[in-house]
Amino acid sequence: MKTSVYQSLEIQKEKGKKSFAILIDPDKADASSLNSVLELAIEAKADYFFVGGSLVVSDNLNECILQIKQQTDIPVLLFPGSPSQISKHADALLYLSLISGRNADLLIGQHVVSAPFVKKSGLEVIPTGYMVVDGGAPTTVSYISNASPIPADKADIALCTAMAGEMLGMKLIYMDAGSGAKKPITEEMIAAVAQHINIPLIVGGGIRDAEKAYINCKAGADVIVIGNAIEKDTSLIKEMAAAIHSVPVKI
Ligand code: 1GP
Repeated sequence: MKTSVYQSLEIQKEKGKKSFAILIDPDKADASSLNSVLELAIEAKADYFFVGGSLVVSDNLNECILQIKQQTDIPVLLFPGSPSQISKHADALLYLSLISGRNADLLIGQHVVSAPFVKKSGLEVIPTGYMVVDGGAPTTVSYISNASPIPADKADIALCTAMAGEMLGMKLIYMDAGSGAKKPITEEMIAAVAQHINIPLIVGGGIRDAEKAYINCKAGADVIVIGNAIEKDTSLIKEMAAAIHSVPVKI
């Protein structure tokens, strides 16, 4: 039987193996730039593609996912900013509930609206507690979500939020400083959250160098997501993958 995306995330976590996810923004991914990212991702053995964003204005989503599926076997996870960003061509959907905010629409409202379409899509649905952390300046996600991010130095708020998310039944926690964040999430906050949950922890937002990716993994992140930095310099794919995959696994 084929392993589901979530099972593979759990297996990796169990082994202590860290994963590298490349975030693709369908608005910026034309066929030729995507092609070069895909070639480098295959070579570097990237683990996942996340596709989506807080604000997607093009209708390129299906095309973009189909191109990834045609050229690679790397699983594609939808990372939707709104119910319009659902595609049956992906492998799984991060069904994000913004547990760090108090905007009922992003906690449950949009899920109610999208539920019949999500069900019909046949996608593997992974309930994900999404936590936006202050990245030093407003990001698209902090503006669009109309909800306060968790202050960057309040690790206790972050860990209590993540614990509540897990106990409410979330299968993943995704801590995000927002795409292009000035300051990525501190390793102190990542460690505090990782020590208090048993489900896989995804960390992203503003990670620009391989050293920070490595440190985040050592602090307890299971999956590192990188978008902006790779859009600017695709050669980072190789470096990031090498750093993330070099973190020693549990014996
Ligand atoms: C954003 O976590 C992702 O939602 C990735 O952020 O684009 O800053 O790498 P960057």
